[in-house]
Amino acid sequence: MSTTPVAPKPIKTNRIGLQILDYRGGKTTLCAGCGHNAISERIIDALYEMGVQPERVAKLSGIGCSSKSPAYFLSRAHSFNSVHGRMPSVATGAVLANRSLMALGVSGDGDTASIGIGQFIHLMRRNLPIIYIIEDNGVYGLTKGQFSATADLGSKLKTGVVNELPPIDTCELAISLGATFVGRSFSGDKRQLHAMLKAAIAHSGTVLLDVISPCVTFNDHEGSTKSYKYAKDHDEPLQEINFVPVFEEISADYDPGTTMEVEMHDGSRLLLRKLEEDYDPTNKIRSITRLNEAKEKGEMLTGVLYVNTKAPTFIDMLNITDDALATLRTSVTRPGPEVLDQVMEELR
Ligand SMILES: Cc1ncc(C[n+]2csc(CCOP(=O)(O)OP(=O)(O)O)c2C)c(N)n1
Ligand code: SF4
Ligand SMILES: [Mg+2]
Repeated sequence: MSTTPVAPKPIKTNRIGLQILDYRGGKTTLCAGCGHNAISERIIDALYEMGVQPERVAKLSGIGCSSKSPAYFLSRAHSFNSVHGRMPSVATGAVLANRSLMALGVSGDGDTASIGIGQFIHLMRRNLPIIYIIEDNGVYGLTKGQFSATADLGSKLKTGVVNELPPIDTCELAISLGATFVGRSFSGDKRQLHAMLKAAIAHSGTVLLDVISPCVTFNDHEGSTKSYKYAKDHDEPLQEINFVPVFEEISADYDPGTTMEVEMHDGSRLLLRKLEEDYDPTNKIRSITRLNEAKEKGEMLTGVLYVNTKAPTFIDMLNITDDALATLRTSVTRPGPEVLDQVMEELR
């Protein structure tokens, strides 16, 4: 009996010739069903589709289950798992030392809004080029589920303890302080998060994505406002997001009356089909007002909340050289003895 040989399936690669496997990381040690795992998957897909060279990425995090996530994607990238709440300063140093890296920060709501709030605030006001993702479950997952500063007023812990303090809205804070691409999404919304991450990769400046990411072990019960059920029932998307990278043609027709087009720095296009007629994500005041209206109504407002592609980044403001500082020879960075002699002479 003769058998016809079956041709091997062609291996799928992206525009820089890499396979999806090249974007994967170690096996997750997080709980099965944790929202953070879904976010890692979306990060892998977005970096693969955008054709980002893994070695060009610097993964940065603090401490928490969320901050462990960078171990579960992009093994080939640089990585720095820092101290609780201190990722912003480490990230700032890394970006300034090597501007050719793409900084990807992953933090938790505790890491960012509780212990790390001071560092977070200063990062947001600088428009440093970084993608900062908050994997927001409203609790300190790693230390067994205490409320964090993003927990909603009146939400309940498993033990029945009620949160009596108002939450810090990290998106509102980021917009008012100066971040230039701010969005909120849900780990269970594959399509929205995927599009938002791809746009974030094309943005030059500070991207803050607050992703509601349920903790199945400590905060997924009745009375929680960060559970899968609550997120599904209260999700209020502002737009249908489509992202067309610079290397792809727009295939679908769209009506400029209902779809807003934002041109990104590299020529990519963000197409936002408005679900709310009068929402304009380039209007800072309006975005802050809308976030406050959502809070009053108990809505989980998702989508691109604010975008500004015109503001100078921290790198532009500092006017540093195009070459990565980390690669400059000491003969360039350290003044010679004659310069020191001259300074001493002037001080005499
Ligand atoms: C300086 C310091 N304080 C406290 C801790 C204990 N601690 C570790 S993780 C964590 C909270 C993590 O919460 P979050 O950032 O929301 O991450 P999640 O585990 O929920 O993903 C705390 C309080 C620590 N590691 N270091
Ligand atoms: S404890 Fe919560 S946040 Fe941590 S891995 Fe488990 S489900 Fe995720
Ligand atoms: Mg948390």
